[in-house]
Amino acid sequence: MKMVFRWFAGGYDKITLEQIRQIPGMSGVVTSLLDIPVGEVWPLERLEALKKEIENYGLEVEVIESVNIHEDIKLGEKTRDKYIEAYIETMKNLSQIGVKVICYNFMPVLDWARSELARPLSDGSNTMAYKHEHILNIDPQNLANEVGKQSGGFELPGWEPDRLKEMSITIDKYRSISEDQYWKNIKYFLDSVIPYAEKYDIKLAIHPDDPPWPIFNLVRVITSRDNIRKFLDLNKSPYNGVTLCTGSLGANKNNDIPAIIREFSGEGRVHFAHIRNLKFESNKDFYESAHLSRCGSFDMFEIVKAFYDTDFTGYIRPDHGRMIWGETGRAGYGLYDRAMGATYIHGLWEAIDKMSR
Ligand SMILES: [Mn+2]
Repeated sequence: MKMVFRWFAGGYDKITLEQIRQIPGMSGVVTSLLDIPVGEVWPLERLEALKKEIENYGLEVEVIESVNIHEDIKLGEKTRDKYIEAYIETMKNLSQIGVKVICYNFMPVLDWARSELARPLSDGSNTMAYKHEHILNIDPQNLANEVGKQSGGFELPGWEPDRLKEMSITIDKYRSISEDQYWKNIKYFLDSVIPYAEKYDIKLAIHPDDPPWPIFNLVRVITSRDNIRKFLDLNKSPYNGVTLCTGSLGANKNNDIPAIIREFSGEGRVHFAHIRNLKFESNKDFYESAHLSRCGSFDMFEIVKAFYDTDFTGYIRPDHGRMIWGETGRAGYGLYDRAMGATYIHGLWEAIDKMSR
């Protein structure tokens, strides 16, 4: 297992590589080129400069999150082939700087959704929260406006302005696509890119839908054990894998996260893990708690043990954290709480490792 930390390159982060290198046990960063519009090739010169910048701090850049999928690919439009070609070209360039894993998602139009970006908690910290009733009663454009207002000027991954510009038009296009057709569009993408993933030795790791149920009547597919199985069976190459995000999948209480990890990590199909905890408030309402088991609703020991027991050799990053100690910045991506999350995960891993000998 290698511990990594998400860092927004290109001036999009107030957290520095100098700070990240001082977090105990951190092997590298997970990053992306946020300024390149979806569907365009990531230039090799930019990637080489990025690698140099990161390696100057003794950190690796082996995981990219995310290379986003153009809506035309998700929608299965005729123009998808040119965007798939660009995707393959980007994969090739990433392989040349030593990238091993690409995280992406196949959520229509909108990425993750929360109703609040800075819910105050009783200890004075604040965190992201999800209230189902609120999401049911708001239209996507208004939600995007709300998220924009709360984001403190930071571009949020998944809510990039170029994605939101034509949101209502794109959402309309999805209305005519059945779930069955959507799965076919995923398979078309996988069958086109996976042979190149093998050739360039880059593993693709799809991120689950967040939350793992339909919102705004848009299809959601990577939501459960059964659907992950269906997804992995679309293309059985080990290069076709998943990013196991405990918080996204775990928002549905029917998802037994340690069991899902054991099954798919045991088959070598989990290449990347996002580990975080949630605190449920009611059936579908939750806030993102500190990583410790006692702070949330998940058994983090069982989660880490499931990875350990299946000889997980991929990458783990602490996922979202709260804002603590007066820190401000991009929601979910402060320095302090995520750093403590990473150290906690390391502690669990070391204890399990030593107890297992
Ligand atoms: Mn995640």
